[in-house]
Amino acid sequence: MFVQETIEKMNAARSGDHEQDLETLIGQLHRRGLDAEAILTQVGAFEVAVPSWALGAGGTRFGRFPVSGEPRDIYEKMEDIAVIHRLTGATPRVSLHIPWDEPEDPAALRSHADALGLGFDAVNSNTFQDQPGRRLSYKFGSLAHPDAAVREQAVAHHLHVIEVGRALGSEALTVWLADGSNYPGQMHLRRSFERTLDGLRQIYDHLPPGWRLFTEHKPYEPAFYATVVQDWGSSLMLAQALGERAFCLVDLGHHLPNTNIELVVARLITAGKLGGFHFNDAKYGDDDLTAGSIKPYQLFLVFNELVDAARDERVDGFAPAYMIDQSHNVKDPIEALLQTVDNLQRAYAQALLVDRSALEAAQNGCDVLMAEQALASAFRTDEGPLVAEARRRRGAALDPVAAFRETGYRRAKARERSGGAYQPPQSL
Ligand SMILES: [Mn+2]
Repeated sequence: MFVQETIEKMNAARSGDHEQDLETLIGQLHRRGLDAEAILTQVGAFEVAVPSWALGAGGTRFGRFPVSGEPRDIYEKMEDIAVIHRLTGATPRVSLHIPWDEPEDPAALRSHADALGLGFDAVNSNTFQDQPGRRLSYKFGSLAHPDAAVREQAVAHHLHVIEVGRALGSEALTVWLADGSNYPGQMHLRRSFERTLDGLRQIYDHLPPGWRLFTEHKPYEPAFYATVVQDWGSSLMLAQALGERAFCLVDLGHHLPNTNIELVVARLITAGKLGGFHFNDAKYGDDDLTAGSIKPYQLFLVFNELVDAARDERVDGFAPAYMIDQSHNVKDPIEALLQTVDNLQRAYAQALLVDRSALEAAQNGCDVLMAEQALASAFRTDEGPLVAEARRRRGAALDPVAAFRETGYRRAKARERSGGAYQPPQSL
C-alpha cells in the first residue's frame, strides 16, 4: 500500500536527524533520572478512538465548506481512519454515530473494519435531532420529555444503538442528551432530571454483558437556559444511581470558561466514575477545535492526573476510554486528526516526564515553587523525538502530517470519490 511505502521512505530520509535528536533527549532524561525506554513503551501503547463524524469537513451555523475527496459513506470514512492509524499507530478503533453513520449491514461493516485492521469503540446515540421516519419530535426533549411516548421512542432508539454496537463488537454506549430549556419555566427542573434517570435505567438494564454506559455532560447549547445533564455533578449523580457499569465521560469542550477540568477529572477518579474523554479544544465554548491547539498546558495537566491515577495502586480498574470529538471546517479533517493524535501523544509523554518523587516531596514539604516546577519542567521539555520514536517502533510515521501530504492520498481520493457530496471544479 502506497501509504506504508511513503511512511518508510520518509522515515528513512529523516532517520539521521531524528536519531541525533533522540539521543540528545535520552541523555537529558537520563541526567534527570527518567527511564526513556519505559516512556517510549507507554507512549507507543497509547490509543484513541476516532469518531465517524470527524472525517468530513464540519460546519458552523453559517455554512459548510467541503473538502474535495471527502468520504461519501461510512466505508470510505473507515478507509480514512485506517490511513490515520497507519500514520500514527494509535487509532485502531472507530466511535460510530447512529444514525449519521448507521450501517445498512453491520456484519458487512465489521468485516470491512477487520480487513482494514480496525475495530469499534463506544457507539453514540442521537436524540438531539429528528430523523426521517421518526414518529415523534425531540424538539422539546427526549428522555426528559414530559410526554411518555417521546421518552419511549428515545429509549427504543438507544436499545437499537446497543444492538448495532453489539453486531459491530462495541462494548460501550455514549449518551449525550441535548434535553433542556431555553427559558425559565419551560421545563420542570427536578422532574426533567428524574425522567432522564428513569429512561437511562431502562437503557442500562439492556446493556449486554461487559458493556459500559457513559453519560456526557454539557453546560449549554443547544439549550441556553437549563440543560438537564449540564455538569459533572449531574453526570456523576446519574452514573452513581445507575450502577457499577455507568461512568462519566468528560468532553473537554463541555465546560464553562475557566473551569478547572483537571480537578473535575481528579474528582471523578476518586469517585471511581471516570469513564473516558472526548478530546478537543476550545477558546470560548464547545468549539471542537484540534486537541491541544488552544490550551496545551491544560491538556498536559489532564494527562498528569491520568498518569498519576494509573500509577496509584489505590485506584482500582482504571481504564478510561479515549475518544476524539472534533469538527473541522477550515482544516483538512485527516490532517487535523493527525495533529490531534500527535498532540495527545505529546501531552501523554509530557505527563510521563514528570519527576513524580520530586513532585511528591515538594507537595509534602509545602514547597510551592518546586512543586510547580516539577510540572512546568516536564511540560517545557521537547518531547517530540520520544513521540516520533514511539510511532516509528510501531511502523508509523516520524512526522504523520508530512508523510500524509507526501502520499498524495487526498488528491487520489478527490479523483476516486468525485460524484459524491462535492465535485472538485473542472478546468475553466
Ligand atoms: Mn462530545
